[in-house]
Amino acid sequence: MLDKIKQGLKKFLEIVSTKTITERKVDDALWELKLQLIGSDVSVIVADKISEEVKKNLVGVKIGLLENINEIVKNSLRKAVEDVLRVNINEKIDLISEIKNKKNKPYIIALVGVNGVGKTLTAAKIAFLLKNKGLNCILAASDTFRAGSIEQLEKHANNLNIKVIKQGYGSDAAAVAYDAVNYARARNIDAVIIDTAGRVQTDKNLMEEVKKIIRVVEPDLKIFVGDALTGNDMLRQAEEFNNNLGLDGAILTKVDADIKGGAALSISYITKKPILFIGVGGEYKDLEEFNVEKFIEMLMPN
Ligand SMILES: Nc1nc2c(ncn2[C@@H]2O[C@H](COP(=O)(O)OP(=O)(O)OP(=O)(O)O)[C@@H](O)[C@H]2O)c(=O)[nH]1
Ligand SMILES: [Mg+2]
Repeated sequence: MLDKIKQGLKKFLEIVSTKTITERKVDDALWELKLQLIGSDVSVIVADKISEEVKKNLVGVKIGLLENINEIVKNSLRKAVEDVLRVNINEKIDLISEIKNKKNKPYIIALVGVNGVGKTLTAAKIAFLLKNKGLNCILAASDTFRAGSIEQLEKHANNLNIKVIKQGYGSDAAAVAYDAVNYARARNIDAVIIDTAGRVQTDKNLMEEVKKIIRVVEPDLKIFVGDALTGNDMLRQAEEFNNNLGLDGAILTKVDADIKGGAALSISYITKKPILFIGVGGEYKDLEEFNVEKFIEMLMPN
């Protein structure tokens, strides 16, 4: 994971670090860096931003005899990456304590995103996490669109011994979510996790359906679920969902299979919302909190 992007940063470090830092040399190296970043699924805006920041930090720097050029360049790279991920540093969402601290139960989480990205499995992973933290939750089968979706969610729920609120296929997704919230409210249940339908990206009906769910139940968290493997396509989806719904955060899935790493770097810069978790496999336990410091360490060339 992340090997490609790391190689790009390393190459930049090698080009710049050889002698003194001149503008010409930095420019050449930055061009190379930008290509590598874009090739690693970092969006063009973010690649530009990182390059500009690094340049600002480096050009004209007088390097003292005892200073290590390598360290100086590395620090400027780190600073640029930190800036892009700033929203994750400043606005961490601690889901468990948010749920615990909510006065009027239930805490409502809606998972949105296009088809096949991992919404349903992620809903189950979150339920598993909450259960392990001693919180009770139910699932709302608000994907009433795709054949088999309700049974898929029920199967997860049976494995986890968690209640699913459902209606039939073709029924109103917002009504299912509403039922679930009422059910939870009446029984003092801590959280409701709403699984929604995914369709192709530009489907207007999907967006209208999701908007209605949000209008009706007013979730505490509107989470965009994105497939890290789909790179720039995922970023466009995030932007569209954010414009329509005003997202609170994102979960990136399939990070276990992503060697590029650029999507994670770009998504929060584009939506200005933090990444809460990353999906790192097909089991319920495979949901990790997104750790910015760890992510930056993994990116940095040694
Ligand atoms: N390796 C890996 N696979 C994942 C991860 N998250 C989801 N998947 C797989 O991705 C596939 C799609 O997952 P779903 O949860 O059905 O996706 P969805 O967004 O609900 O799909 P629709 O309901 O069709 O919109 C399944 O095979 C999951 O096992 C992850 O973090 N890592
Ligand atoms: Mg699904």
